[in-house]
Amino acid sequence: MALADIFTRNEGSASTRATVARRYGEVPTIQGEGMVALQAWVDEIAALTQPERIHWVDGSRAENDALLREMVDEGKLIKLNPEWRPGSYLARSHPSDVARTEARTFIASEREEDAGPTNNWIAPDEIRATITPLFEGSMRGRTMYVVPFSMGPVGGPLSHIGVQVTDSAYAVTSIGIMTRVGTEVLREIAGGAHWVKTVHSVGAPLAPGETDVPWPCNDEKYIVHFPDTLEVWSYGSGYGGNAILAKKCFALRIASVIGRNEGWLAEHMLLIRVIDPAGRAYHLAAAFPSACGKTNLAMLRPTIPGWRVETLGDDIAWLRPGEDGRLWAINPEAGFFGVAPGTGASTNVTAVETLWGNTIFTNVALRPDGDVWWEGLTDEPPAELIDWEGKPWTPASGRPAAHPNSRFTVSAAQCPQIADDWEAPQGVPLDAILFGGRRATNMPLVVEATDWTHGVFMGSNVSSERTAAAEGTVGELRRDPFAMLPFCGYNMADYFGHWLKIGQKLRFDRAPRVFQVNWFRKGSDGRFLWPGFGENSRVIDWIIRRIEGEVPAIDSPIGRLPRTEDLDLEGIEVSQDDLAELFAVDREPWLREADLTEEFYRTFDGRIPAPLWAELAALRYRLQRG
Ligand code: GTP
Ligand code: SPV
Ligand code: MN
Repeated sequence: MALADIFTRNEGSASTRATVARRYGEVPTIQGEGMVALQAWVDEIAALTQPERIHWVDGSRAENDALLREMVDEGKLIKLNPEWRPGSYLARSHPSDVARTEARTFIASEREEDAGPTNNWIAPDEIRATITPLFEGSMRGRTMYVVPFSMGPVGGPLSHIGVQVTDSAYAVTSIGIMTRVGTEVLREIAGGAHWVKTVHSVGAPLAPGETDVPWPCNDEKYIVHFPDTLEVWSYGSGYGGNAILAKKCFALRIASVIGRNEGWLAEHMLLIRVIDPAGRAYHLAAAFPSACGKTNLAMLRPTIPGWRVETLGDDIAWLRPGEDGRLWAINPEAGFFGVAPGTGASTNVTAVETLWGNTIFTNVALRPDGDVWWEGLTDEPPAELIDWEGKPWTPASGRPAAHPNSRFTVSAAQCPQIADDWEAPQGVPLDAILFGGRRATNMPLVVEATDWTHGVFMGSNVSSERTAAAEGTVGELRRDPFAMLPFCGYNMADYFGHWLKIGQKLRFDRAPRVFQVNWFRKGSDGRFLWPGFGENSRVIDWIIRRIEGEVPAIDSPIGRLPRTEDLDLEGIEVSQDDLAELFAVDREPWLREADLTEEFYRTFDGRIPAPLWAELAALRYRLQRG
C-alpha cells in the first residue's frame, strides 16, 4: 500500500485529536476500535512532549532511506564507502551515552516487594511526578515518530505488539532493523490486538532556529518500567537498550511480567539449531550475561567435521510450554545489535559476513577509505583511523579505536547461516538450555544439571565478571542469575519460582536438559584455558551425546562432568594440565560459592522457593562429604 493511501488528513474527529491533527498533520486512516485508543494515546503524548510534527512510521524502504539521508545531512550519521559497505552508516554517540545505564533503570511496581531486592524500585506516583515535568516539552523542535512494532512474526501465536513514540530518528531506523515495524502492525492494533506503550525522548528540545548536535541526549537519564500498566518511559539516552525500547525494556522486563501472568518465560537467550553428522537436528537456547558470547555461539561455525549450526536468535528468546509437553521457543527480534570488538574472521566469521552492508555501526572506528574497524576485526590494526570519538588514531595512541561497547545493528535475514524457518510463528522445541558466564575460576567448561530443579538452582547462581555492556567496573564479579539480573521486571525469587512451575508443565522426558558452560576459565598465568569460539562445538557435541544417552558422565558435587575421553579434542592443543584445570571442582572455593548463594538468597526475605534451599543444602552436603 502506498504512503498516500495510508495517510490522510483527519480533521473531523474528536476535539483533541482534531487539534493535534491540525497542528501535526497526517494520521493513518486504518479503521478499527483499536485505533481510537492508539490515536488518543499518541495525542496525549504529543500534548505532553510538544513535538513540532508527528510522523507515523509505515516501515517502508522509502521511508527508511529518507530518514537515513536526513540524518546524514544533519551530521548524525556518516555514510560509509558503498564500495566496501553498501547501505551502511556510522553513528558516534555522545561520550557520556555509550551503554545501558542500570543505575538509572527503574521498576515502578505498585508494591516494592514485586520488584524485589535486585531491581531499583520506585513508587509509580513518585516517579511519574519526577519524569512528567521532564517530558513536558521535551520534544520541542523535533519530530515525534510513532513506531508500531511486533515482537515475533506479526500475528503469531507467541508474538506481542508494542508502540514506541520517540524523538530519535536513529532509534527509528534501529527499531526498523531489530523488530517488525509498520502498517501491518497497525492493522493488528486496529483489529483489537493488545499493545504495550513505550515512550522515549532523548531529552534535548530544540529552541526555534537552534541547530541540532550529532547525538542529542541529556545528562539526566530515566529508564522506567511500569509492570502493572505495561508501560515504559525512557528519558535522556539514545543508546541501545535505553532507546530501542522493544528490546530489553519490552521483550525482557515487561515481557517477563506478562510471561509470569500467562505461564511463559521471557529470557536473555540465544537460540540455535545444531545438526549432527547424521543429520539429526537439536534446538538449544543459552543464557549468558551481556557481552559473554551469545552472538558468537548463535553464529557458531563448528570446527568438528560434519556438524552445522543454524542461527535462530542471538539475544532474546520467549519460551512457552507446548501441549506436547515440550518447551517451545521463538526469537522475538528481527535483527542483531551485536558487540563489535572481538568480532573478526578468526572468532565470528559469520557475523563478519552478515555485516557486508545495510548495517548501522555505532561507536566503531572509521578507516581513511570510508570503511569501519574495531579491535579484533583484523589482527593488525590499520596504520591510521578516526576513533569512535572522531579523533585521529594510530596504533601508538594507547587507547582503543572503537568503544568497548561499540555495536552493529543488522537484519537477521542477512546472516548467512540463519535458519530457513527462523520466523516460524510457533517456534522450535528445545532440547537443551545452557547457562554461562565469564568466570576466570571455579566454573568448569561444562557441567550437566541432574534435573530441572537442579538446573533452576544453577541458573539462579550464575555469576559473571562485568563487561562494558553496562556502566560499572569491568571485571568485577557479580551475580547475574539466568543472565537476567538487569532484565527481570519482577521479584527474582518469584521468577525462580516461575521457572520451577514451568518445569512442572513439561513432560519430564521431554523437558530440555540443563547445562552450565564457561568458555572463560583462566590458568594461573591469566590465559584462557579453552580456545573458545568455533571450538565450543566440541562442548555442544558432548551435550548432544548426553541428550541421546550415548555417553556416561561423572557425578561431581556440582553436577555431571564429562569423562575427558568423551570430549572430541582431535585437532586442538589442550594440554592434560589445562584439561584437568578446566574441570577442577575445588571444595573450598565451592563452599565459599555456597555461602555467597545463601547470602544472596537471604536478601529475598523468605521468598526463595523451598526446593532451591534444598538444592543448596544438598550441594553443601555433597561438597563436605568430599
Ligand atoms: P550482548 O549483545 O551484550 O548481550 O553480548 P553477547 O552475549 O551476545 O556477547 P558476544 O557474543 O557479542 O561476545 C562478547 C565478547 O566475548 C566478544 O568480544 C567476543 O569476542 C567474546 N567471546 C565470545 N565467545 C567467546 C569464547 O568462546 N571465548 C572467548 N575467549 N571470548 C569469547
Ligand atoms: C545487552 O547489554 O545485553 C545488549 C545490549 O544486548 S543492549 O541492547 O544495549 O541492552
Ligand atoms: Mn544482550
